Amino acid sequence: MKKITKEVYLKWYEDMLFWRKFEDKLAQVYIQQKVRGFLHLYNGQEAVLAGSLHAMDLTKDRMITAYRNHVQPIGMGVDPRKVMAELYGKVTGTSKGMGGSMHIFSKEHRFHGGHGIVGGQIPLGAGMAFGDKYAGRDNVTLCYMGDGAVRQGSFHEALNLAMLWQLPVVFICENNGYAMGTSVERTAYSTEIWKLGLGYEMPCGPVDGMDPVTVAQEVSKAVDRARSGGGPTFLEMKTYRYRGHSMSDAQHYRTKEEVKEYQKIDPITQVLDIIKENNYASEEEIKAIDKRVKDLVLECEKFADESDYPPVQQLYDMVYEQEDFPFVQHK
Ligand SMILES: Cc1ncc(C[n+]2csc(CCOP(=O)(O)OP(=O)(O)O)c2C)c(N)n1
Ligand SMILES: [Mg+2]
Repeated sequence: MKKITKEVYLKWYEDMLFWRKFEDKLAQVYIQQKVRGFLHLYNGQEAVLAGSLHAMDLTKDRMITAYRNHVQPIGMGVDPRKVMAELYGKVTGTSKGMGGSMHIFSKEHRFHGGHGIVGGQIPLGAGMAFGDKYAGRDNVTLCYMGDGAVRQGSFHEALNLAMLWQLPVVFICENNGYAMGTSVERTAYSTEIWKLGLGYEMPCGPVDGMDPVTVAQEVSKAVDRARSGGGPTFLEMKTYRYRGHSMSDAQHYRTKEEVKEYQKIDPITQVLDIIKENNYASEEEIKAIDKRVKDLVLECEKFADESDYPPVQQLYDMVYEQEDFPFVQHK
């Protein structure tokens, strides 16, 4: 594994704080109706992303996830201003404003979405890994899903074939305790989700998903295994989301105390504590990071606010058109 140096802790702090504040800003502009439709925020789960990125080779590895997907592309190098603009439905967005919240995508950065069908991305992730193996490339695919998705048939079909064909893929379940308002305890006899890998004899295990160090260690092992031809891994990240499932969630299924318990082991606070204990940064340096984060979030908002909506014509550029269709000419 790449060493976890002082620089890594400082980067983790700045990145995770930025993702948190970026999502907080989205919640705010959603209420102002600048962002519409669904909005699923990632607050609380940041350590899973920070640790994973440390384990990846960002020049070649791929990522695919579900609809809780705004900050992952930013972590992979996509301009956050473009992500914010996409959420606003503006023409400067990552998909020219045509994708929106659940469908951030960047082929250039190998971030393959952004999927709204629960479990839909799991066979796609396995398929991308198949493509890389078939073409002789040593890229690894990291394929994320929620605890709700592992009860879908697509999960089991993908795990079976990934193991049979020894695909270079790491399946990562972000177990945040709930699928919408339904807890894991209400939907499964065995709540140890990582054990689902055992049925396929796939290397698997539970991971503390609130600690980026543990995540980085476990994902590094899995990525190394995949890259060296050792096949897939299934990891269950034990994590938590602080906000509701989406913006329209009254959260009657849990208590405020439960949320507070998890906030005691907040990943950003954990990393900040390590920085302070080891004198990796002075108070002034930490304040400078906080200011950079705040300024960048405001810059994203300004960029999205000031960008234009797509021209109506764009609708017709994004659909299949039969050029010799005799009745309606769009162009
Ligand atoms: C096939 C399918 N069934 C149902 C839904 C409705 N739905 C959207 S999100 C969700 C819960 C999924 O929870 P989980 O996989 O734990 O992800 P989380 O939201 O916690 O990140 C459901 C049931 C859907 N989008 N797709
Ligand atoms: Mg969940």
